[in-house]
Amino acid sequence: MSTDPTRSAPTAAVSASTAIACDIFCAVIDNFGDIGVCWRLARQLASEHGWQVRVFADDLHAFQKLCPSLALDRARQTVGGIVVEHWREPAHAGDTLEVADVVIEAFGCELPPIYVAAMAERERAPVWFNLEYLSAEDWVADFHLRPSPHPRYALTKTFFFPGLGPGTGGVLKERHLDAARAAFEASPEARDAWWRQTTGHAPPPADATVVSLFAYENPAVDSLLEQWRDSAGPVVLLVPEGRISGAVARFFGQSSFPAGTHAARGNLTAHALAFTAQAGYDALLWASNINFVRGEDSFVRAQWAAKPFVWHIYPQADDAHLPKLDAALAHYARTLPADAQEALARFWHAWNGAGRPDWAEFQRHRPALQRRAAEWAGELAQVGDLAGNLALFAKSQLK
Ligand code: TRH
Repeated sequence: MSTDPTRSAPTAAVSASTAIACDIFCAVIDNFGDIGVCWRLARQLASEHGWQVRVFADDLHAFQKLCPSLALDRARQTVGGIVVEHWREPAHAGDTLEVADVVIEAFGCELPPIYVAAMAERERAPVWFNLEYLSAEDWVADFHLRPSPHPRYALTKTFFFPGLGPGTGGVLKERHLDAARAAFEASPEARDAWWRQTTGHAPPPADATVVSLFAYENPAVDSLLEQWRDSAGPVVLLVPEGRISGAVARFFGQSSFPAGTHAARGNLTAHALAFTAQAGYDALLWASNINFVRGEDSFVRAQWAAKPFVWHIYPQADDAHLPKLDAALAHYARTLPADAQEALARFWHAWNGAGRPDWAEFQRHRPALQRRAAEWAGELAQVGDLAGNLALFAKSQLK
C-alpha cells in the first residue's frame, strides 16, 4: 500500500498506510465525457472509499471546464485531495515512477510502457482494469470482469464494463446523490436561489415546462425550437454554452448565444448558461422538467435525476451507436404502456437523426414518462454503483 503523502487524503476511517492507492489514466478523445467519467470516479473512490487517487490526464483544458480550480501549467497538483498529473506524452508516467495498488486504464487508452514494465516488477502485481465505455447492450454482462493475460508480463488486465443491467459494472452514483436531489426539490428557497444565480431571473411559473438542452449539433433542433415557440403553454429552455448554442442563436436571429443571454419568441424563452463545474450540473437537471443530455456521463446523471429525458448518443462510424440507443431504450422504456413507449422511441430516434421530433406527442405522454423515470432510477440502483462495484472487486483481488 502507498504511503505517498502527496496522494489524496484518506477518510478518517482509513489510515494513510492502509489506504489503497489507485492510478487512473485518461486520454481525452474529444468533448468532456472521458475526463468527466474519470474525474467523477476519482472523486468517489477518494471520498467514499478512502483511496489515495491519482489521475493522469492528457488534456487539462477539458479537465479545467469540469474542475475550474485546476491549474493548466502544473505538471502535478492536488485538487480536492486527488493528485492530478499532466500526462504529457504517451511514454510519460509521472515525475517519479510509482505504481499503485489499483491501475485503471480508461476507455482503452494505452498505459506508458515504462509504467507497465514497473507494474510487472512490483512485488505484488496491481489490480489492472480496463474501464470501458457504457453500453446498455446485453453482451456487456458476459464480458464484464473477463480477465485478459498480458502477452509478455505476468500481469492480468480485467475488463470492467459499465452497464444498465444486472451482471454489469453499473454506472456511477454517489452515496449522497439522492439526498441532495431530495433536499433541492423540497426547498423552494434553493430553487429560487438557483434560478436567480444561474439565469439572473426568478423561477418561471409552475405551468411552464422547463427544458435543459445539452447536445451535439443537431438538425432536429430547428423544428423543435419552432414547436416550442408555438406550443400551447410556456416553455423555458436552459442551454449551457456549447455545441448546440449556434443553432439556438440562429433561431433567435443572433450571431451567438453566450452565457447570460436571454431570448424569447412566442411561448419560448431561452437562457444561455455558463458551463458549470461538474458538481453543479446535477442542479440543472433537478431544476428542469425534461432533460436533453448526450454522451455518457450526462446521460447517467439524467437517469438519477428521475425526470423524463432525451438522449443524444455519441455518434459513431457506420451508425454503430444506433443499437446502443435501442438497447438503452429497451431498459428505460421497459414497463411503459405501448403508446408511450412508441412515442419515446420515436422522439429519441428523431433526436438522433431519424424523423422529426413531435413535441406535442411527447408532452401528451409526460405523466407516464415521469412515473417511469422515477421507477427506472430505482431499478438502475439495483445494479449497484460503479465505484462501489469496482472497489469491491479490487479489494477481493488484493486480499
Ligand atoms: O461531453 P460528452 O459529449 O462526452 C462524450 C461521451 O462521453 C462519449 O461517450 C465519449 O466517447 C466522448 O465524449 C469522447 O458528454 P458527457 O459524457 O455527458 O460529458 C459531459 C460532462 O460535462 C459531464 O460530466 C457533465 C459535465 N458538464 C458540466 O460539468 N457542466 C455543464 O455545464 C455541463 C453542461 C456538463
